[in-house]
Amino acid sequence: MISRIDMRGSLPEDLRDVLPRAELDVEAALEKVRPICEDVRHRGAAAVRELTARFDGVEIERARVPEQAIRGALDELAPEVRAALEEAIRRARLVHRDQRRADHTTQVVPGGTVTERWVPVERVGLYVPGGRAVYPSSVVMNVVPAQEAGVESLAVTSPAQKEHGGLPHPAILAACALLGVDEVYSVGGAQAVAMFAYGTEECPSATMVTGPGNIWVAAAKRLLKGRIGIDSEAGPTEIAILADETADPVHVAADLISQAEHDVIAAAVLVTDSVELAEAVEKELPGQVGATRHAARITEALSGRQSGIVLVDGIDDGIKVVNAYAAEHLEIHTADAAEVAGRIRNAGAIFVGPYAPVSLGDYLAGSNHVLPTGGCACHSSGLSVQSFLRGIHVVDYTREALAGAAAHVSVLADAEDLPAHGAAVRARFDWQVPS
Ligand code: HSO
Ligand code: ZN
Repeated sequence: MISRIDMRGSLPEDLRDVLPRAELDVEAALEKVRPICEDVRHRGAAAVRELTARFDGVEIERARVPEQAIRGALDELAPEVRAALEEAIRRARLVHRDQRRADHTTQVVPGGTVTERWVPVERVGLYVPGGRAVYPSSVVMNVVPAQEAGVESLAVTSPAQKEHGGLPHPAILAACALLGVDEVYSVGGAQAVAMFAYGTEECPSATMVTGPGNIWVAAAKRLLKGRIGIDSEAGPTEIAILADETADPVHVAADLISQAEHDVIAAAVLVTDSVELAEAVEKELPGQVGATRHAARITEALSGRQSGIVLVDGIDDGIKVVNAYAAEHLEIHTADAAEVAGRIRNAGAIFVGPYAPVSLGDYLAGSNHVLPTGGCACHSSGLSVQSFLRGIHVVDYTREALAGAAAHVSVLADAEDLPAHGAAVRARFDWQVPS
């Protein structure tokens, strides 16, 4: 069900290339997406409606979801789901509120200061997938950091569903209601990203679009990036587990399966120095997989070339492997899990010890579940309050403070053959460099 990659003896030179990974060919989708985006740009709401009819098979009169439909969805929500979502929101708010940064002023010289002012982006459009993956938890993970950052205008869009009268899935609408989001559109695919980028008669343009989506959404984001700010491109889910002989194979197998459940191209990788554990997990998997509702999908994900059990000589080598892999999620199941976690440099999120499974982080830990995939964790972070803020430097110098910098500015400007730069400073001192 899951293959073995034996790295005992010596680790390969370029670990990144050896470790398997699934990739989406977003480039190939760009040409298909370009005319869709152009259509929305030029014909606005009419194009959005036509594209929705063509791609989602639903005729919508207008893209904006009536507020009473949003409230109605919350009324219909099962009370236990409502309670769980409310608790997820409460915990996420605690963590994200603590991420807020204070403005900071540095006095560089007497009379010369630089202040870093954190300013939220003005308007965010959040894309929420429809179809097979209906995740109200992802609405929480995107909306909470934007709200805590102080974003004033927030709109959600999700594909129109035929079986729900052309509205987005009711669970998505209910999550919006719980979060106080009342601007929701029933638009999906590339046309949704274009709607936020260019704006239509119905939907004002946004400064930024975030949220996961299929390959068309990813391609539209790549195409329109610059015109509109984007978060990172979300690839297939990944879990890596670093474990030694103290790990419980039942937990390890269950956690690998939990993320394999997302997609046939999801990745589940176990890195261990214990052959006994590897064998026990291999033994454990078929029974547990057989007992899940999505056994076929999980089996395909686990047996795909993006998943595997990597055998290493010791936990030090294991750390090298998981650092090279830079997984979206990394669980540590070792004797001294907290110490090992402290030595991890690359991961979207780290889950320490036997009682912090990824599923907790997906819903209720308070952490964010929008995390860098595809190895991007070596240079990027998950979604946070910071994702929605810009740090603006405010430079404030007095005449005296500028005088103290003038000679150096002039010299550097001349050294770069940009004498007008130096002149702009000298103009304030009767064209002389002050002494
Ligand atoms: N594990 C997914 C998020 C998710 N899981 C949503 C369940 N629902 C990517 O981090
Ligand atoms: Zn998940």
